[in-house]
Amino acid sequence: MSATKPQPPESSSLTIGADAKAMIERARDEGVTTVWDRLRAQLPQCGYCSMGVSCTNCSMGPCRIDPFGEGPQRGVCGADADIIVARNLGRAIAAGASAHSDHGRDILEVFAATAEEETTGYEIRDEAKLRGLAEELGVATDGRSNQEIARDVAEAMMEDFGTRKDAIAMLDRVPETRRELWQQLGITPRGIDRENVEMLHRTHMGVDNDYTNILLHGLRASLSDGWGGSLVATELSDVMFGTPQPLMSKVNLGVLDEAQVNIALHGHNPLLSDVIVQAAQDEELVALAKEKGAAGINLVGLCCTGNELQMRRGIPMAGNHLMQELIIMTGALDAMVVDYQCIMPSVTDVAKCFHTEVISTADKAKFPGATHISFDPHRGLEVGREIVRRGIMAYGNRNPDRVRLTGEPVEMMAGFSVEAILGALGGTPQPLVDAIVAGKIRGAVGVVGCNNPKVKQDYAHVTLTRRLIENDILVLVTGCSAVANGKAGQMVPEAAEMAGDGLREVCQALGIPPVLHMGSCVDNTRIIVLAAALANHLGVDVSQLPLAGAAPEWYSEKAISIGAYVVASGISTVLGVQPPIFGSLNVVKLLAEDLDGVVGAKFAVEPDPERAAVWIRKHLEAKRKGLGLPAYDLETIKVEEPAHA
Ligand code: SF4
Ligand code: MSK
Repeated sequence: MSATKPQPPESSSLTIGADAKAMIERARDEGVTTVWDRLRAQLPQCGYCSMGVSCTNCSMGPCRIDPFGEGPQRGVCGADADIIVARNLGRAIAAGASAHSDHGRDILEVFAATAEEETTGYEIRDEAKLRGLAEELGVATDGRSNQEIARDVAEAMMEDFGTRKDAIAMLDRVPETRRELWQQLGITPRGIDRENVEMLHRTHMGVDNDYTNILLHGLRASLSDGWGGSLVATELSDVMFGTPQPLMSKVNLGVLDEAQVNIALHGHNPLLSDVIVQAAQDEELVALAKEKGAAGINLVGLCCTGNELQMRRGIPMAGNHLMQELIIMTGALDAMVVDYQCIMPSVTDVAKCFHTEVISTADKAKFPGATHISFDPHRGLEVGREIVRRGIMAYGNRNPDRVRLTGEPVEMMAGFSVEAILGALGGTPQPLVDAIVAGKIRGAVGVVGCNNPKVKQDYAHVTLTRRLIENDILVLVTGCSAVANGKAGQMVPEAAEMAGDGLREVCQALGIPPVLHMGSCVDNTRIIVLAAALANHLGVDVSQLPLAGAAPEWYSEKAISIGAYVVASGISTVLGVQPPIFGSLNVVKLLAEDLDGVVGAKFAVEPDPERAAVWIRKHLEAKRKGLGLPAYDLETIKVEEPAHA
């Protein structure tokens, strides 16, 4: 008698998106493997690795510690669970911080080349922001051209990547109390590259064997990301591509247009995608698309390259992390242009089942099976044109019988840079402060981060956000969380109807949604910059404010770095997916309890978004109380039953 093969779970248990469900089912019908199938094939995942107690740092290993105390308690070198967990976490922070900071360096190099007039397709679009940055960095502006200023700004920022300083430059935005605290703790970031290199050094066998010391350096490395590399990326992208202002856009797979050449821009870096937007408007290329039978060229975004384009140019967003395979399953995607980060190697496999051409563009991120067109900023616009031309040619291979589109896109508002938020408030944070003091807004929460196939796609983002806004908490979103909330219709001004009375009144007065799109993953810097501005305005430390962070569906090392710099900046953060630290109760205690006494903020882990919302509400009310503001007593609050579980 043969055993019955277990059936895969219903698509409705994997995602809340109708577009995603339809494409998961199509993939199953056609025998195309997706991320959810590969996760199932991996189960059960390694318990040692899940708890962070396996180590491959040297060839005396690999080693693992038995978390139940029966097997080995030391690696071959003598490292115990605390050291191994802390080293693994430290390396993950360094990897995430490096990814963001290398992205920042790439933008900086093109900015520097643009200042030398050596690029095509780039210019200084936000002169006020350039001059503001110059003043912050001590670069003279009087009587100087943008080009001259940009050269010196680039030079000053490049110094932040090296080791010649005691502190990186943009820390001056941080409240003085917090800078002093970092100084006392020895975690002031000195150089962006330096802190990450030092983390790799410390976690080599036989260097730093004190888990607290390793993790304090982890905070330092993460601060070099949040107040360094990522901030360089955000600020210079604004200078070159424009500082975002509120605008309307659309989201979900419905943004694909059967009548047009569809090109998806996927990854994280706006450098190439911005010139592709310019190239797609080129009359010759539009004419070529028409000659091939298309009505035009339709650019859509995926992940954070998509967020960058949506924030500044209103380019429609096709989806977040877990949609990257499913967009190909529509049969209507002609080209997927990728830069780097969060691009699954599997996209080229799925593309083989259709006519889609995957085009890789970064020499540091090649994908076997993709066409590689090396991005060279010196001829940026030409490269952009070449890529769009390839997309048009691929359209010619599209099989209309294989196209399955999935319903209408949803409207969403994007473009809430710090400048735009302050602008909406009349140039000062005071109206926001007044609303918080009056209790109309209880506080603000950054709900950020990825999708993870271990979580029903978008459910945790949308549920947590909904509960927060219902309870008068303003939500700031970036990355895949912004896309999830956009798809759920929570990011249009009309969504104010979903909010509690106080938040609704404020949003309706300003004409804004209760959930504000602040950008891509590197743009989490906008959230901490706003928090610092609020703290400076009130003359308090960030940790005293009724703020919190949440990453309900995180997966990436970058998210670990973001969480670490948010906490080190004084904002407690809830993670929805368990990090690999539970093999060391000492590390868990340090991060979830003791850190509060050190940096005034800590981590929590709560997979249930209903419970996470309650945790956050209690936290915000406690912070309100600390500031002498009217606060609710939420101790008896009941957790609502999950609506979609
Ligand atoms: Fe094992 Fe120590 Fe080498 Fe890690 S560093 S693999 S614990 S011997
Ligand atoms: S894309 S890092 S899956 S947010 Fe920035 Fe989304 Fe996370 Fe990538």
